[in-house]
Amino acid sequence: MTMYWNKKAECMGREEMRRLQSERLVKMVEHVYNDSTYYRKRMDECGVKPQDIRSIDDISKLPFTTKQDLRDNYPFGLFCVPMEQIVRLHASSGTTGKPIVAGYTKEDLEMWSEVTARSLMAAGVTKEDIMQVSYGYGLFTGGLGAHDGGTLIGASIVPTSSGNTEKQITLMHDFGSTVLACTPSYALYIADTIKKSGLDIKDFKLKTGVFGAEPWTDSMRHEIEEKLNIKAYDIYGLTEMCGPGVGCECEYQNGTHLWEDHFYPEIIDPETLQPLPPGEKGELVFTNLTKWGMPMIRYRTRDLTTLHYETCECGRTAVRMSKILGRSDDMLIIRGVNVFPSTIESIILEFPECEPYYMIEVDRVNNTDTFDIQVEVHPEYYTDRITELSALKKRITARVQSVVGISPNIKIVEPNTIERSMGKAKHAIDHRKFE
Ligand code: DLL
Repeated sequence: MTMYWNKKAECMGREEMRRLQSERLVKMVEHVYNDSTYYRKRMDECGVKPQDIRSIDDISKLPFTTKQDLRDNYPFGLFCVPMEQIVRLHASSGTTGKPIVAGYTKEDLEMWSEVTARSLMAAGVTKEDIMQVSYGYGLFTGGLGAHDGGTLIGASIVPTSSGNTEKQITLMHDFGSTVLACTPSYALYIADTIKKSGLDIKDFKLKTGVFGAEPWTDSMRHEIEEKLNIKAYDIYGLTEMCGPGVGCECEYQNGTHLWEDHFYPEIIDPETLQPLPPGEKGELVFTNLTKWGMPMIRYRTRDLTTLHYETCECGRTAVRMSKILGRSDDMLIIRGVNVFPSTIESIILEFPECEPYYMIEVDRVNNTDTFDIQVEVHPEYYTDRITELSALKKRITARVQSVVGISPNIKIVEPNTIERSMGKAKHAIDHRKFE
């Protein structure tokens, strides 16, 4: 039987939904225009006033917001309430080492818990469940987001955070965790570690996985489902909107339901920036309809996908998004961490020994992402003294680890090895397949 956290919102008729979205958009636009110098300036530049926005159909009159805007206004320039109303800060990796910052009011946190509760319940989580949250806790939204949504449902939360896999597995076994929430690649790693330890998955009580924060394929889903003996659901979200819980799959696993009464989705052509009709592949753009601390207006997610408006077999009318098919920028998600080639470039350029030529190579081997960076050194530094080169390698590795949060495999290469580009330089090769 289908379970809903908020049936009224999840199954609302399309007309009623548009009316609600219109009402909320009008209020939101007034808020950002009146309470944010940033948005007022942007809207003035485009010649749009709050009174021009009378319904959701007027949304295309509003300017887009991008990661660059967040970066230019780091850290708090897009906050739309006084700091005393902000009760939580989160962050995700930005493009230059400076993170993207999100600020939440108390109401925003309640909204976030509500949408995450809807998401988890769509995946079948109830208060009877013991949910192990193995997303990272901290600035990353995964841990605390899943935690608060699960708490609202009344599930028993085991806040293990990520890492320390052996202990995760012991607790999962001893506590009888029924739900696992983590990145899909970590789920596979956990599955493989269980197998290696000689434990039998039948001695665990796991039945559901709620996985997201990075792209994954249906074949990966089947592998996880088989290895962990569970049903694996896709949960989607991004820091700029709130974090996890912007949408999630239901028991039919036929697209991710987006909670459109809170996040208004559009699909645009990333080149022309024009809205595309339902069903066409393009870049996903979101507008926060109910988040007051740092609302995003027409935020370009850079995620490529399609939207489908037919009512789902589960009874939900909430629009369904296909799996994320790629990105319209060069961001890579490696082991769940967002990595921009430009960040790697600025790190490499901190080292006088290095040339500005590098190549990032990412693959997935034994269910774990590999992260190699070839770095070219200046001829005068290139030596056959292995100790010197390996010291340099260690320093670069440590610096990438400290800025980006994951450790690369640095390969120092001879001068003139990396192909020089005649046009746009290609800095990354991703061998993983998500389509
Ligand atoms: O990854 C929030 C999250 C945490 C979602 C836990 C789900 C579970 P960011 O670090 O800001 O936030 O990264 C957001 O990650 O724009 C997508 O490119 C990617 N992403 C998130 N969920 C999925 C998913 C969190 N289910 C960026 N499938 C987004 C594919 C995903 N990509």
